Amino acid sequence: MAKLEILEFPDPRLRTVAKPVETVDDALRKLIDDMIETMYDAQGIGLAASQVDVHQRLLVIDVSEERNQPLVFINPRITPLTGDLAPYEEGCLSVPGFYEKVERPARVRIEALGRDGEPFEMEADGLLATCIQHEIDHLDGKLFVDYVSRLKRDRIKKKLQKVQRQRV
Ligand code: QAP
Ligand code: CO
Repeated sequence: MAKLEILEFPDPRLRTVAKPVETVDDALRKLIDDMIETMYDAQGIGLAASQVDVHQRLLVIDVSEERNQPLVFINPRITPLTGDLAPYEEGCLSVPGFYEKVERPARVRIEALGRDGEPFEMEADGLLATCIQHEIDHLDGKLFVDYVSRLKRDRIKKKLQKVQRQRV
């Protein structure tokens, strides 16, 4: 397994719209395992392939307390099951150190392929529902900071760019 590098806002590569996965093979399963390792290593609850500069429709999530229940979603599609919105303080491994309140549909149905390439369906609410929507946004080149005010987004951008400059 290998730890992958996570792109950080405002890296323009995070704006790429990912393409559907065509075949679920061993190479893809290796990427999935590396993404899960990368997510655990970074203390994340979700990671989309876009964040590791792979522009395919694939994401991993683990919202379990023990962090031993990784979920894999390939070519995920979601349908809101309610008009009710739920607020969450969202963060993102690509926006380290910043959290903002975002409202999203509280319950969703998800259709996707699993790690074995077989289709499955599930319904989600709570943190899982929020997290799946956040991760699918990544596949469409969207970030949670797109939902906050321009002022807040620009402040976050400036602060992250400063840290990134110091790192080089
Ligand atoms: C998306 O985000 C999410 O700033 C997943 O310093 C987050 O795993 C959906 C993280 C919250 C819903 C609610 C962020 C780790 C992890 C940081 C993450 C950080 C270290 C974020
Ligand atoms: Co994110």
